[in-house]
Amino acid sequence: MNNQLAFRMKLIPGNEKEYEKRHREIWPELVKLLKDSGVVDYSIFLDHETSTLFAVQTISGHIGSQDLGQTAIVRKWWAYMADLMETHPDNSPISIPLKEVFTL
Ligand code: RM4
Repeated sequence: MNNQLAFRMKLIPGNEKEYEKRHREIWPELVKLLKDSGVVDYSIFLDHETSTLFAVQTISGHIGSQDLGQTAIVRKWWAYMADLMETHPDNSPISIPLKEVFTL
């Protein structure tokens, strides 16, 4: 049974183009880890006005992308992305879960 989850993150203003570029060039091993961990599909949207990133993902189990911080590849990715976005001291993106209020 697939579930959907969503969360928001914050981009440091002015980094939109670099954020998109790095995600166009996402590391294949990170994609593999996400898929192997049950992240069936995953999109991130940007609200340019507030530099807020909205992530939506379908997961086949109970593990979402933000639960993979104990893996080396996610820690490496988070360190790589830390200069572009608001993060905790350990480089993990500040991720605020969003409540589903409607679904078709
Ligand atoms: C985001 C953030 C998320 C990661 C995606 C691929 O900028 O780092 O944690 O799952 O990239």
